[in-house]
Formats: sequence, C-alpha cells, structure tokens
Amino acid sequence: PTAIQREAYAAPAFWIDTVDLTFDLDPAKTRVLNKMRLRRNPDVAAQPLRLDGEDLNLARVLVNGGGTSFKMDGAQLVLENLPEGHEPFDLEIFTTCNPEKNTQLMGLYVSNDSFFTQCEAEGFRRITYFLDRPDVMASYTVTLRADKAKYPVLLSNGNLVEQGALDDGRHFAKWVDPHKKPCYLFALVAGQLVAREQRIVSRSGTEHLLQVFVRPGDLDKTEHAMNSLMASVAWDEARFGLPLDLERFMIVATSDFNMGAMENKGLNIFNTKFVLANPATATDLDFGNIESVVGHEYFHNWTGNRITCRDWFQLSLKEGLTVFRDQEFSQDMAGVASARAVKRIEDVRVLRTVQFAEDAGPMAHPVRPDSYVEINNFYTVTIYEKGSEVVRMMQTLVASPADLQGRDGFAKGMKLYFERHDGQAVTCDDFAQAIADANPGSALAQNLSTFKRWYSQAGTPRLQAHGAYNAAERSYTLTLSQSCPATPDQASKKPFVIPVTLGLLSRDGQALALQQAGSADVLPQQTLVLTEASASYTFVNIDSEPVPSLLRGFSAPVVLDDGLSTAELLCLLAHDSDPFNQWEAGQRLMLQSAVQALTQDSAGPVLSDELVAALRNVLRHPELDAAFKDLALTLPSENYIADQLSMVDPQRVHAVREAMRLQLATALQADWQWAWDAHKNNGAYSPDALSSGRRALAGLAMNMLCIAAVQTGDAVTPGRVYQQFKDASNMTDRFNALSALVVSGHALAHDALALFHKLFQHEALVIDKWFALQAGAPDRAGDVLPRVRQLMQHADFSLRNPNRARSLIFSYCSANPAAFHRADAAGYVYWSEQVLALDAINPQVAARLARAMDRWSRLAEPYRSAAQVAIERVAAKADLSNDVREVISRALN
Ligand code: B3K
Ligand code: ZN
Repeated sequence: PTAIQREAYAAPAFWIDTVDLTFDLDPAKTRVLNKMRLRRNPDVAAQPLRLDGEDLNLARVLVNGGGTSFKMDGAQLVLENLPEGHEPFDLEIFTTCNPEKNTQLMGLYVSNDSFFTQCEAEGFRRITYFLDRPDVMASYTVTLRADKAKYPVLLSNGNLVEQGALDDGRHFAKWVDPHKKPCYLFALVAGQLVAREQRIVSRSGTEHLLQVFVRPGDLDKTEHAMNSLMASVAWDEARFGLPLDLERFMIVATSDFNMGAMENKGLNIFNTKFVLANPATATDLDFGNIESVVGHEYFHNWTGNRITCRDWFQLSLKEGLTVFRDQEFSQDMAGVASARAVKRIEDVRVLRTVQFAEDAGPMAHPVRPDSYVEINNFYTVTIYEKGSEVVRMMQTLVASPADLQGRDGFAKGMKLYFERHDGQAVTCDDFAQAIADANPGSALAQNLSTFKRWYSQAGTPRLQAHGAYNAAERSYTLTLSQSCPATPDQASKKPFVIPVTLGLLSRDGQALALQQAGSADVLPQQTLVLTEASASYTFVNIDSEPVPSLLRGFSAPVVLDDGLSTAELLCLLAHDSDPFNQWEAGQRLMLQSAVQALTQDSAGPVLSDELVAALRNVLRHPELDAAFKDLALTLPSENYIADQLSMVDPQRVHAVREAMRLQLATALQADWQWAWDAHKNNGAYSPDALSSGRRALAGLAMNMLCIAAVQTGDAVTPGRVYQQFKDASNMTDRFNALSALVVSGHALAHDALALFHKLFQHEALVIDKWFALQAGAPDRAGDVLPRVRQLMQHADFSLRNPNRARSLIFSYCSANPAAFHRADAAGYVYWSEQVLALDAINPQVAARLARAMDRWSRLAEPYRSAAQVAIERVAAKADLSNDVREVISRALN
C-alpha cells in the first residue's frame, strides 16, 4: 500500500452539485440508484472522472440518460467520454451491495435486523460510486424503500418531505437535506425503532424536534441523552451564538459500532454505550461520557459539518476543535470551579497517559499529519486530544486583562471563522488565521507562524524551568527552556510557542503577587509566553525564596521539569490555589517514589511517611471536594509510571504500584473508614458532579478497605462490601463494590460475579462491564489469560460485536499490563491471534488492538524479544488489511 501525502492535495476535477439516492433496502442485496448532477471544475485541467467504489456490484451507468463507456482502474470507476465544457450533466449509477455480509461496519450494514450506515472517513464509496473526499459538497435527496413490517422507521439526513405505502407491504420515505454536505456525513437508518421526542424553542424563537431512537425496550434509558442534547443546543447558542440549523435533530443508537458516535448531518448515529443509561445500569462515568459525546457530536454540526475539512490531513480542524468544545461544555455543566477543575484533571490524565505515549512511540504524528496509509488509523488521541490542547492554547493566547481566560477573544475568533468559511471545506491554517485575525495584537497574532508548529511538529516538548532568588534585590528570576525529542520522520524540532501560566507561593504556602521587572502590573497569576529555545523572566518585590507553581491548569501539553524538591512539592500539595497543580504535586510525589523504588531497588516502604501524612491531610481536608480527593488519592497508572522509564519491566512496575497501594490502604485505614462512612448512601441517585464525586471517593475508600482487609484477614469489611453489592440502588455503587471484591482478590468475588451476570444478563452494556472487569483483574496466579480464553467461549461473547471485543480483548491486552506481559509470552501470542482473527472481520478494530504493542521496544527482556516475535508473526500474514499493515510496519520500523 502506498502512503498518501498531504502535499499532493489537488482540487477535484469535478464538482457534484446534487445527489438523488434511492435505496431498495434488503439485507442480502440492497439496490442503490444514484443520480448526480456534476460539472467540471473550471480551475482544473480537463481529465477523466474517477469515482471511488469498494465492494459494489455495478449494474448500469448512464450519462444524460444515455449509455456511456467506462472502465475500472482498480477499485475506481473511470469515465473518459463525458460532455466537454462546463455545463452540468447528469450521471446515473445503479449498484447493489450486501449489507448483511458487511462485518467491517463501514458503509451500509445490518445490526440487530436494522440498517445503519457509517461513512466517515471513506465508507460512502461502499454504498455507491462517488467522489469520496470531504471537499466535494453536495445537496442530497434520499428515498428509502423497504418492507414496512420489518423496517417501520426510515431515516436519513434533513427533513422528511414525503412518505407512503408501496406494493407488497413495502413503504417509502423521502428526505431532503437543506444543507450541502460532504458524503462522509451521509446517513440512513431503517428498522424497528422507537423514539423519545422533545420539542424545543431556540433563543431566536424557532421550533425544533429532537428525537432519540432506540430499540423497543430501551426507551427508559434515553432521558439522560435527551437532557444532554437539550443542554448542548442551549450551550452552543449561549457560548458561541451557534443555533441549531435544522427543524429536526435525530440521534439513533446501535449496539454494533466501530467507535463512539458519528456526527452525520441531523442524524447522529451512536454506539449504545454513549446513549443508553439509567441509574440501575449505568455508572457515573457512563453518564458523564454520554453528556460529553452527545455534546461532541452535536457541536460538530457547526465545527465539522457547516465548515468541514478540505482533506483528511486537516482532521484535527474539526476533531481538535470539537473536543475542545465538548470539554468546555462538560466543564460548564459541572458548574462550580472545583468541579470544573476535576474535569480538567481527568482530561489531562487521558492526554498524558495515552497521547504522550503515542507521541513517544512508532505511531507519533503531528496534529496535522503529512502522510498516511489508512486514514482510519489517524483518528488518534493526537488528532483529538492534543488537537484540543492546541485550540485551548489559542484561547489562552488571545487573553487580555479584560478577558483573563481568552474566552471572549476566542469567541470573536470563532465568529470570524464562520463569517469567512461557512459552507466551505477548509484547512487548519484557515482556522488559526481567523482566531488570530480576530485578535490583533494578541500573543497568538504576534506569533502565529511559530505557533502553528504545534500543527506540523510531532512529539511532546520538554519544558525546563530553573528559578534563582536574589535576596539582595528581592527578585526572582525564572529561566524557561524547551526541547523536543525526535519522532519518526522528524529528527530535529524548532521551538514551540508555550504559554506557561504560573503563580508563586511563599514557603509557608501564601500566594504571592506577581510583578515583572519593568511592569507596573501586580497580578495573582500570569501567563508567560515562551517563543524561543530559552528565555528568562524576573519578578520583583519578593521577600523570600518562592515556590513556583508552573503550568497551572496544564496551560500547554508539555512535560515539565522544574526540579522542585520534595519539600516544595509538599508545599504545593498542601497550599496551591490552582487545583490542577495541587493535584499534580501529589501525583509527582507518588511518581517519584515509584521511579525511585524501581531504579534503586531499595527495600522498605515506597511512600515516605511525610507523603502519606500529606495525602491523609488531603483526604481529611474539610474544604476540598470529594471528587478532587478521589483523584488526588489515586495512584498514577502502571502505564504512566512505565512511561517515565527508558526500560520497562511491567511486572516490577506492577509490584511497586501494588506495594504503594497496599501501603496507602493500611497506613490510612482509619481515614478510609471515615471516608467510606461519610460519603456512601447519597440518597436518590443523581449523576451531577458533586454526588458522583462522593460516590467516587466512597468507592475508592471501599476498595482500599478491601485491600487492607484481605491483608489482615478481616472478614467484616468484605462482607459489608458484598452487602452493598447486593443492595446497591445504582450501578455506580454496585459496580464499585464488585470491583473492590475482584481487585482485592477476595473469595466473595466469585459469587458476586456470578450474581452480577445473572442480574444483568439481558443488559448488553452491563455484560460488557462484566467481561471487562474479569479481563482487567489482578493476575495473582497467572490465571487471567486462561480466564480470558475461557470467556471467549462464553455464550455471550462475540468477536463481531466491537463493544464485546473491546470489553474482553482490549481490556486484557491494553489495560492490564501485568497480566498481559507474561514471562512465557502467552499474552503476546493471544494478542497476535486476536489481531489476525479481528482483521478478517473488521480491520479498524483490529488495527486498534494492534496498537496495544506500540511501545514494545522499550520493554526489558524477556518481554522485548517475545513481543517482537509476536509482532513479526502478525507481519508475516500476507493479506493483512492496510489498517493493520500500517500499524505493524511502523512498530517494526
Ligand atoms: N467523526 C467521528 C469519527 C469517525 C471515525 C472514522 N473511523 C466521530 C467523532 O469524532 O465525533
Ligand atoms: Zn468528533
């Protein structure tokens, strides 16, 4: 397979103005009549029309109603004898496809006897021959015809303009989308579905119909998705002045879906996991994810759909921006400042554990990649989460004294972006230019071309900070310098524009005022903008050596090395007014303890007494929120600890982290008991940030108490946990109890798992949790892999259902390092088998699993060699998909 290059972009030789599609839906043979009106692009030299297609049976091609010659070039349909000149002409293509055999879940497929589509990135070509590229935007009219009893609901984008009966028990529905769109936003759904409906009136007074379609029986799990959708509509209008531009907005849930959800114009299709929730079946995490994914897809309506991407290299134009928007939405929904900070910490945790690892591995790529083999491999945390950080930095860099966070400036930039580009397919450059132009004089506008290195350079920058206090002059000079490690194809990097938000504390934890030398401004905190390899900043009127609190709120996606001592970090943990840095100080202290234990081989407790005492103070703090305490008392993950090491022995990392956890569990036992008692039993369930924070802390406390109990042989606590498991009135409390028993390895776990399955055997999403918990369980006797293999034979398991495959296989290979990295290499053998098995069914899912081995080359022996053998075993397969081939060859490179 050949790589596609960003630099090779060329405008299309033809435009498609209108598309009129007629579907005769049949699971085994669906007929698709595609009538298009095209015209030559006057800006491009005359050339044949090359239409993309994949797995289609071509029956007929007509030009202006008459026959025409055509040929195939690989998968492309090539038409050479089209009318000359620039007049529009009609092209009619008749094809068939086989949706029930479509296990890739790209294009038109069948799930639970209903039809669904997924077209992004290049699935539309599996429905009909087309110019399958995002810069070709057309008006769509869609007629669906199907058996009325089997498929009573027929949906497509836009407005329903006509429906009625046909012969033989069939019926039809005709939809017209009033907005032009690229084909990746096309969608259809047909099946036995029911809808929760809600009519809303927007600020401007227009009425809209919101609908959430699910299978009959699931309606009682749609309230939260509907609430989230209404909140999203209101938020985008309030924060960005962006209204809903459709009479009708639909969400449809399917249990067979490759990812989270898809923003098809007016007809979002969702994985059931991100729609269905009620307190009995969904956890707080599920409720939060639903809110954020519903928001994300809705926000795409403007950022992605109204303005779309010129080509797939610009993917972060819509994804990074829309993740930023959904993160802001979730923060605003969380409400109070402390809850907003918790959301920020959670987002940064994902960025640092997953995206930083990607940046350090073989799949590292810039936010705007330069080449790809398979675009589906580039729906990554770099495009999404790092892309969001780049947008967040833009907001920070347009801040002004009157607009400290840059929100107003950023909103102005968005306004200009829509004034300039509404209805167009554009680039990341266009976006950055609009934000900068709307904020002349801002740090962004002054440094725009340098700033855009965030789009072109891969890798996570390292930010070094060194502070020097001058007692005689009562001044403090901070020197910042940056560097960035090499990444595949990019050996050396130029300096980034790094906004560094900072505050200074006195040694006893008082916030100090910041006054830069030569400036009259005195501020509680400030954002320095580093644009060079290194720069110094001097602050005056400082009475004693301060403790710097740098990169507050995680103001840039970098690794900070500020050389702070343990005492300084303890000061920040106790006193920093910035909740992110307060949390971060604790994480760094725990991380340092782990790394020290791993590199120095010292016996004895991993955590110092003073750190344990400091963590106790956080846990017992009268003013901190439960959600914050839960995050602050949670140890860094094994993967994140491993990322700090140049050579990784996953078993030792696991052992050290377990030792830390046991130490926290026993040393703080009385405090955990207090925390459990004080935070459980919250009354009626509500998924809001404050009550979910209380449940989270109660869950952590219960977990710790169980760990301590197993150690001491205490039977009372596990008995109480089992009781909570049985009596819980919501899934969060129930699942936390179940997890505590499984994680601590208590004998009651066995019965609890069996009961859990029995109670929820008809709830697919809960059964996913049941599989995931077992695949992610601690591996005390090398029994997790045999259990995983056994669970693959379970009647409820299916490799074809992506949620199920993820819950079992991914939970084991990607989320349970100590069970996966076995000295006998059996985990790697299992991985290679599953990558190959999945690749034959669904290459996208297989390629995701393939990435579980991304960081194999820094494993210690014997893991490293065994991992290489397993990867080579996959590479040796001749007919791998492009998806898996790309991931595997990069890994071996
Ligand atoms: N845009 C889709 C992702 C499509 C993935 C294609 N492999 C969902 C989202 O980001 O909102
Ligand atoms: Zn998205």
